[in-house]
Amino acid sequence: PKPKLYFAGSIRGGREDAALYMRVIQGLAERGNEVLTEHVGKASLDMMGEGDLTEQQIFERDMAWLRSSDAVVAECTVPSLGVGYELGLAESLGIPVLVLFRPSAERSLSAMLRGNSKFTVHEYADVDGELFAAISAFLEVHGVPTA
Ligand code: 6K6
Repeated sequence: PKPKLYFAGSIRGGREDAALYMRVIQGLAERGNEVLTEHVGKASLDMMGEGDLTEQQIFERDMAWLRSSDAVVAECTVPSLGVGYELGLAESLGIPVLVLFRPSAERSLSAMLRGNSKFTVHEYADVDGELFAAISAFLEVHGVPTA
């Protein structure tokens, strides 16, 4: 079976990295993973036909996806309350968490992520092969069967 990955990225926290999220999601899908949360990289909510969902429905659907996931991959360069919430919940459910972060002069990663020894933090500069190799290594370490 394909690994089920919950990709988390900022929505209301700010969309400046949305195109990058899409590239990560596509790269993960091309490498044989099922990405449960493809909407996180979409340019607009309407493209997913999600205009009809209430916020409560979005929350409940995302929580069901999170519970069913084998691992969480979170792009945390743009800070997001929703992503932070998802990561705390994933930890309490025992789901492995990989935090992706692009260091820069403007941003430093929250100590609540960097200081959590249960999380794996991977710093990177570009969406290239190295990033996907790091994600695969993380999945393997946590015993998530890769396709
Ligand atoms: C879809 C595309 C754009 O807006 C939407 C509708 N809203 C959401 N749809 C699906 N997941 C959401 C939505 N809003 C937040 N989330 C979840 O929280 C995602 O799984 C993201 O990882 C995270 C983003 O939280 P905020 O606080 O940055 O919005």
